[in-house]
Amino acid sequence: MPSHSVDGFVREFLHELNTNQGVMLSRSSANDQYLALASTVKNYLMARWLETGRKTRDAKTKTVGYLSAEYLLGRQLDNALLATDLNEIATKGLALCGLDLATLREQEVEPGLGNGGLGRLAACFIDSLATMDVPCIGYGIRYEYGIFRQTFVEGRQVEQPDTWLALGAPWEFPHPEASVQVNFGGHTEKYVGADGRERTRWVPAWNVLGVPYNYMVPGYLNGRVNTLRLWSAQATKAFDLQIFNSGDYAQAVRAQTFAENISKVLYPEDSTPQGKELRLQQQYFFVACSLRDFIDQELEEDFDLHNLADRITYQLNDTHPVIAVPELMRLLIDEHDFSWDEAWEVTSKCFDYTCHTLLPEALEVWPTELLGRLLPRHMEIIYQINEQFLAEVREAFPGDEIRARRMSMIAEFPERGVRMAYLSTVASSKVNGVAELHSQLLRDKVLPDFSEMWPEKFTNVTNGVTPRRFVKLSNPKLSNLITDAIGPGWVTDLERLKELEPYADVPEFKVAFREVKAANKARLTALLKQRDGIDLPDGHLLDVMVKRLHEYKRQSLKLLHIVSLYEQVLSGKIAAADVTPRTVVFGAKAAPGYKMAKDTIHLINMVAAKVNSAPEIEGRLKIAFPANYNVTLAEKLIPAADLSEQISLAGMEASGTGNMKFALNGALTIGTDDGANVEIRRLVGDKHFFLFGMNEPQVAELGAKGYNPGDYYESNQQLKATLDLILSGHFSDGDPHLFDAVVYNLLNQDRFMALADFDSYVEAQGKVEERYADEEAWTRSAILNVARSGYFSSDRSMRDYLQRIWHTSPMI
Ligand code: 26W
Repeated sequence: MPSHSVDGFVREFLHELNTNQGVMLSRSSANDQYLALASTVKNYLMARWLETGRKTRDAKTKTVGYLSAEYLLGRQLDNALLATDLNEIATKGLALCGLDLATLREQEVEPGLGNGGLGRLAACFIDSLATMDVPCIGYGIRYEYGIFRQTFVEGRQVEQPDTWLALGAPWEFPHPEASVQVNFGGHTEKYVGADGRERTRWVPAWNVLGVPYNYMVPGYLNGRVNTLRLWSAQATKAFDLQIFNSGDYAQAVRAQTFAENISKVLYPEDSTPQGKELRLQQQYFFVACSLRDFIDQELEEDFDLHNLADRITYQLNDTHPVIAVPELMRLLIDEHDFSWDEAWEVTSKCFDYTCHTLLPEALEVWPTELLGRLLPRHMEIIYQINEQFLAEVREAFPGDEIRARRMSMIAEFPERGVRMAYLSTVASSKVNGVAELHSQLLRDKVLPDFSEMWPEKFTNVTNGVTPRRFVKLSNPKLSNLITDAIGPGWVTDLERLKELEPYADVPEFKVAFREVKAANKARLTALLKQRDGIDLPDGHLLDVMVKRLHEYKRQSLKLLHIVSLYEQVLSGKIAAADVTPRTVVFGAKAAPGYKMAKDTIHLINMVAAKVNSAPEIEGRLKIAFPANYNVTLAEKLIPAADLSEQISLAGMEASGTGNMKFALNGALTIGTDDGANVEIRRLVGDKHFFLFGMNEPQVAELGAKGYNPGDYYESNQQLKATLDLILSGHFSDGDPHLFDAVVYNLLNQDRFMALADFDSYVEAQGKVEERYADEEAWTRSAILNVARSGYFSSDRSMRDYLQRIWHTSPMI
């Protein structure tokens, strides 16, 4: 390992610059310098990485195989510097070279290999496992293009490709020599094996190669470096040869592209599965590679696979990787001579399933026609798993044929398809939701028959976020303030934030706390100016709503609140001077094919254009919508926020994790009784959380009774005036029909009951303003939010998984 000194660092850095980048310092570009810096930091981690591998292999303990189609990692450099305690040394060393660490940091393009919550959660979890010294391999896909880059053209979202690999990828280690072949298509054949048993052989039609790319996952100051292994698709020789032999060179090259398409791009839909063939190819591709990898590379050659569950526990991050279940069955039966029962015994011990949604349309169902064509052997195995399972159901509930049909993994309508959530549930030892309310609704509403049959299978693990990235790195000023008060232990033991509680009443601490918030706002102001040309006014309440754009999350409700305030000033119902100065920041990407979401983005931008320049408002209301919200921007936005908007319709947001990040950074939440908000409110205390809206049973009741949004429009004058202002064309250059789709959807359908919760939301915003006007009271609440949110560390989530699901423990 290079020496932990400024001199040693400089030597290493210049060496990397000269030998890796092939440039002298004086001729080097900022990108050269960044790449050399990344290599330098990697060199510090390398010995630990190798040692971690050796230690884990020797110990033969159980590894967590986290199977996730998405990892939303965020920038790597800062996290690596933090994990190696090199920040100060790097700052000084670079300064000696005439360079500025902050500038080099900005060079890094974050790997955006995920859509939102699910992908970011995976990144937090692998960080926590490394920090807790738990052996884990994260498995996923190395998309060449991650989540699209969002731009706005005349207020409308326009997607650009995310070329995150274009300027070099210093954090990855390709291992083409360890490539794995993955088969697709073809048919199956029966034959009689040497032992006289009937066997099945899969005769695939085509195949691709999976090339592993390893990434370091460093623990915080503990010497452990786990691995994230992402697979990239490449054409196989065999694949090429067939076609080359036919003499069609151009076709052969096209075939290569076809194979490589598999890992080309992340699907940007985060709730409506499109049932696209390529998506199923991606899912099978990465789990087939990952299972083979562990069995062939990580386990010793003579390992008895009957004991596989002693050495690996696979966590299914939603249903996306569940095709791993029939794949493991196939490997054991067809390639390792297991009987069906033996294979099932092993397989059903190896998997656990986390569900991340409640929206019925987000539950994956793959048409049997497609699955059978792409993976004929897997289709057979799924049918057989289903048959055995239904036999079990019939035995448990004799005569209840309707129940058996309901529980079948095979749906018959609207077309024959495999319900992946049912397959996941049947094959897994444990099934969990991601917040208390979500887990309860999962049991009672999504999988009631299954929870009745196997009550002990269901459990809850409330999500968490890593305090390393989302406090220590993103909010160094608050981190220092906390450490000065209670010492540094909180970074790996977040419950210790409780020790801050008494400081909520210490005047000097409160002043310092406000200074931190002000400095974070100033930092954000500078960033938004430079990044987006946005001017943030001074002294405003900073009200932030950042998350994917989705109707259930109700960005439109936030917008109605703003338009309502604006309308009241325009029409003279209130004086501008009586409006609490407020800046609302939105950050949101819409799935490219999600029309309503894109229209909502357009409407927000049009309202922003009008409100921001309206003289009547006297600068007291401002909307900022920086494009391309991502992890990097979140790290600057969240520490600056005063108010966190978590306003989904109750029963719709599985957990939310942004909500936790805001609370930990001293923002107060305005939110519904939904997802992890429920737990946040319970922990920080009712007085320090602005609750509004219907709760889940009330939502269900209103839905059952028949919800008519028009009633709310007709009976609520202010709501009517607000919607009428939009309908008048005021925000759409006189074209009154521009936003018909959004407004009429609210008026006629409003699936997520924004109009029903409007009044209560506005009232809660009034309470926010009251509290904000009392600086001391607000600061006290903010400090208590920090002090009482330690529960939401992903370290705690991982402890819960270890104890209740994986039954393994950190290495000693
Ligand atoms: C295209 C199919 C599809 C369907 C669902 C893709 C992705 C999904 C995900 C499950 C959506 C997702 O990211 N869910 C979020 O997961 C977070 C982590 O558990 C939760 O905090 C969020 O509430 C949940 O929306």
